[in-house]
Amino acid sequence: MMSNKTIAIILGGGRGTRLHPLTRHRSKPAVPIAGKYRLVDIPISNCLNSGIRKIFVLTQFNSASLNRHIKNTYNFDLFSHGFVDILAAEQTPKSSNWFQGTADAVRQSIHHMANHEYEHVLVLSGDQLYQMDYNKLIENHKKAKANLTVATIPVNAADAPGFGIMKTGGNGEINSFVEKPATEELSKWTSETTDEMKEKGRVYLASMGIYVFNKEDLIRLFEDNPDATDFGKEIIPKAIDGGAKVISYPYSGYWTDIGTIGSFFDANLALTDTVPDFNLYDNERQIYTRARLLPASKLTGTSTDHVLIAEGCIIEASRIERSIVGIRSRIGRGTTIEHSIVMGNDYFATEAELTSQSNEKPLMGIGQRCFISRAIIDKNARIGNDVRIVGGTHLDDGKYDKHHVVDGIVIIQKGTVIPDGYSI
Ligand code: ADQ
Ligand code: ADP
Repeated sequence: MMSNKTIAIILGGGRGTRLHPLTRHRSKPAVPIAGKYRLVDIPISNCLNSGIRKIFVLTQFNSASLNRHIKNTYNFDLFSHGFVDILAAEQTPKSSNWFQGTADAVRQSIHHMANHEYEHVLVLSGDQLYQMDYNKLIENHKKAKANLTVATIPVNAADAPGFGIMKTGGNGEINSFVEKPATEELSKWTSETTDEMKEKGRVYLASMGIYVFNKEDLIRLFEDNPDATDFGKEIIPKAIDGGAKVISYPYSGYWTDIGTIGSFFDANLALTDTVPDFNLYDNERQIYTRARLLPASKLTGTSTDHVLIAEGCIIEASRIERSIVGIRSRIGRGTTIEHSIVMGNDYFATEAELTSQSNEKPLMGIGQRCFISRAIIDKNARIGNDVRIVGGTHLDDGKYDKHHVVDGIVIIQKGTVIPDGYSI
């Protein structure tokens, strides 16, 4: 199996604050998604479903929840030589501290791989929602005798400036690559795509930020370009200029970025579609996460429409529509929730908490007769009774006393207390 000879490196997030405030108290790979998973479960599951079991997650800081999650979920040493290891940016004699960019993160971490036997390095982003069989990608890379393969997808002119865009020759070899071109430059970067893609204006070949390197080629590229900090900005263009064989691996399935609040919000709610583009209900390709042994969710008097409800919830709400309701959520009677993500709780309220309710500190969860729309309620929030949280374009983005607004979406940070009757 070629996958045994592959080490996967998941880029778990730079110093960027694009998912702030969800990343205020946890590292990006630990951000909850789809009610019961974490962002990092997506690339790790793709690896496991492709038979890749040597996985490093690179992160700027190693939060307690990421550590707990990885340790409790991907503990398979008993069954194989596989592992999922977290490598946090560290101070070494050679570097100050933070990873300076994606390539720098891999460069600084590569000495951890010295003890392993491998031929290929598969570099993955930690903030994308998709399912891919990486074996096909690596097979294609080997068959083409490439030094570097970049997985690609056609995008439209509105999206193109957010990506690395390339042009290929007839054999799929990449001749030129530009990281995040300006809109005015785009006319130079169109490619021949399928009729279906052309109809949607998707005529720019974009990098998905998924790369396969031969071990020696990666090490050589780092040596030849000691100042390069990013794959898109420096390593890929330098590899092409230096005459390396860099090829495109065209991908046509569902793939979306979940690295900003807006895209994270949309991708989560899209999972509630009748037939979502991303399939959680697949017999062959499971999405792995922590087995928590939670009880089934209990709903009383709630009308629901397109809602994903995770385990361990106690819900008495009146209506929930197009929303994600995460593990151990508690939602009181008469409450309405629409177009929102409720992340749930890390633990159940204790008997003592349930009997000593006070107005100053409502129970964990969402109280009675609340109305919540276009919001993300992070874990362990305590929202009192008769609270109104209504996001939308009428709100100005920014940080407020008890909440944040990003792209019109109201975000209640983990553990925030919202008193009875509060209105946003
Ligand atoms: P971006 O996504 O804008 O473009 P970047 O911010 O470099 O690129 O992030 C790539 C991934 O690496 C993300 O998952 C990010 O969280 C992570 N990351 C960034 N800096 C990191 C660091 N210092 N340490 C650890 N992880 C880090 C990239 C490519 C484009 C391509 C798009 C596709 O540069 O060419 O089109 O991905 O989404
Ligand atoms: P999950 O993967 O279930 O979201 P986390 O690792 O983030 O879990 O944390 C949840 C776990 O943390 C719970 O299973 C619980 O054991 C523990 N925990 C965290 N805070 C508390 C607390 N205040 N009281 C009791 N248990 C807690």
